[in-house]
Amino acid sequence: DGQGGVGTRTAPRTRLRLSPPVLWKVILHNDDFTTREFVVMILETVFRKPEAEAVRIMLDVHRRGTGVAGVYPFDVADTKVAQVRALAEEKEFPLLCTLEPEA
Ligand code: NFA
Repeated sequence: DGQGGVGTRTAPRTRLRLSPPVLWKVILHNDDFTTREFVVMILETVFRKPEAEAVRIMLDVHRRGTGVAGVYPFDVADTKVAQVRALAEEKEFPLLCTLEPEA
């Protein structure tokens, strides 16, 4: 039996240094046919925005052409885009929703 604990030493742990995950912006695009109410509903349900913020983002998209609905890791962002597209298709709205990498 080793007084100094011979043979009991563990290998030094090497901490993995991970770079921060790349985040993706979910972009909503303006069009002339999708209703304001539908866009606000999308922002409240898919992107979990409080009503006042949902209205602000919708108006931003309406006035400026595009706006950021939210910023997420890729899998989350991609799922939200699919949810927006499915809901828009269901109501036959042409609402466009795309992804772009955060700067
Ligand atoms: N421009 C649309 C309208 O006036 C509203 C809208 C806002 C559509 C944001 C798409 C995105 N009914």
